Amino acid sequence: MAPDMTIQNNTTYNASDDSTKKEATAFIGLGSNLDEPVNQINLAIESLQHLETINVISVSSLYRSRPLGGFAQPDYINAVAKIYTSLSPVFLLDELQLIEIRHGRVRNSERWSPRTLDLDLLLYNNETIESERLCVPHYGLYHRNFVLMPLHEISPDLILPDGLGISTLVKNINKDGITKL
Ligand code: ROI
Repeated sequence: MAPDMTIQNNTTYNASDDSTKKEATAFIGLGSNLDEPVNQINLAIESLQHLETINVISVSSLYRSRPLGGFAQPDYINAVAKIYTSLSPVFLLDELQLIEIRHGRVRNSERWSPRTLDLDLLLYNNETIESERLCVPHYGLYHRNFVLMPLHEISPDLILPDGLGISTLVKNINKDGITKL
């Protein structure tokens, strides 16, 4: 997508030009609950759009969600983006982590602490990957409403690598504490 296009949430971009098609389709989960979260998410999408190796195909609406985890912390803003990419899963992860760092993300030894920006590789083609650095599908995908709902919004017919349909998962998920903005 052209880097100078403005971002709109819940948008499908025009990817009909075959020259924009990269080899893999991936889904990225975005989350933030510090330092103007809505802004953080929109800037992160812009950062993805500026990478030569990634085409952003669609971005879900933004969702406000109650924090998962034992901590008292601010609500999160979450979204999901669908991309095409020429990067392998690990190189894609590297790029996502670089964007997180540029957004002031400090990796806290405390699990489930608040964060300026979290970019999770949720799905990469139909692949199942289990390595030291990567678990794809992302381990949170199946039981987190703030992942399933935006994913379902932009890809309602999606089938996960284990054969489960996103529409079945989203039907059964608890929708308390989450609102579409
Ligand atoms: N809770 C919500 N609602 N959204 C998140 O993105 C999120 N991310 C996290 C933890 C701390 C698990 N809780 C979250 O990493």
